[in-house]
Amino acid sequence: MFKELIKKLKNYHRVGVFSHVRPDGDCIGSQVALCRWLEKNGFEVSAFNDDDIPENLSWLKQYYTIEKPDASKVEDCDLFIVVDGNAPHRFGSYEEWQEKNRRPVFMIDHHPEPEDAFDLSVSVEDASSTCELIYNLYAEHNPEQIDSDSAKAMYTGIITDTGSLQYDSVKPETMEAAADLLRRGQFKPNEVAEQVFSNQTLPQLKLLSLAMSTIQLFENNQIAVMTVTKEMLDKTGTTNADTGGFVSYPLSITGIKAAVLLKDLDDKGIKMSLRSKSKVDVNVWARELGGGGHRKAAGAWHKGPLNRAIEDTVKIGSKQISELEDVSTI
Ligand SMILES: [Mn+2]
Repeated sequence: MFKELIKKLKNYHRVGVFSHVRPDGDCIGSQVALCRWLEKNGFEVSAFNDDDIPENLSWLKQYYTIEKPDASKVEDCDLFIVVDGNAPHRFGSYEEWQEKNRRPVFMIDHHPEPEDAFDLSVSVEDASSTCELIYNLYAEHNPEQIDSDSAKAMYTGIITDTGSLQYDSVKPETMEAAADLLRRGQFKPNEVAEQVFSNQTLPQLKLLSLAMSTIQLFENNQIAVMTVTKEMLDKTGTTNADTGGFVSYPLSITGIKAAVLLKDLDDKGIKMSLRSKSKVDVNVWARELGGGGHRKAAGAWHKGPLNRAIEDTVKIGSKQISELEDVSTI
């Protein structure tokens, strides 16, 4: 999987590794573990991200410093590697740096339909996470190089991208990778899980409570809708960044096939996150609304108002669910 990448890396010396904007556990975990691997193998490395690292992942920065891209450091690099995203715009200002002064770029990722914008791509759609791919890089090259810090970083991305090893993207190989990371890293699962998942602030929980009280069910309790408004953020002193993971709550209701979180936060319109835990393909819903994504997770914008956005989404969803019922494949 990484043979060609390892061979081609030998032509470079200073590597800039970018993770995607609005960072999550998988992109930060894979960035940290990859940077440590590169350094162990003689490269000079910088890790870049445009955005702040979320509070529950900030402990990973002690394993590798992640900085905002700065002209002198970026221009020093003779190679870029982007992780956990497959289109240049996912990496924020990376796109502008490339326009100004193009460098060769390698990509390592697991999202479908990669753009053809990279000099070398390790794109494995059925990998659970980019961290599972970085684990394979270590495993193929020299597994002895997995130390405790890189193991925890990779384990973080595997559990955050798989709902703690529950999704259908998890394969025996994913479990084997996680087990090997626990063994080599000499840590216990709770040491990572507590930092990543049990690290909520009280305002975040108050916002969640307000959002939970908005849940409505449609189409014989098969579609759940949850909303977050600007007033809720103001009331609880929270921001949009505090809504991460909210959509999984309506999705967890018995019998629900798809859930939608609608965020009405400014005059730009309504931002929608769609999730499915059945054969319902929310990518189809999102596309009808002008957005896109994957079968089980997609996003779209609606010009509003909120009631109209709910109405339109439920209409599209109901249509698909009844079509699936007709051929009883649901
Ligand atoms: Mn990922």
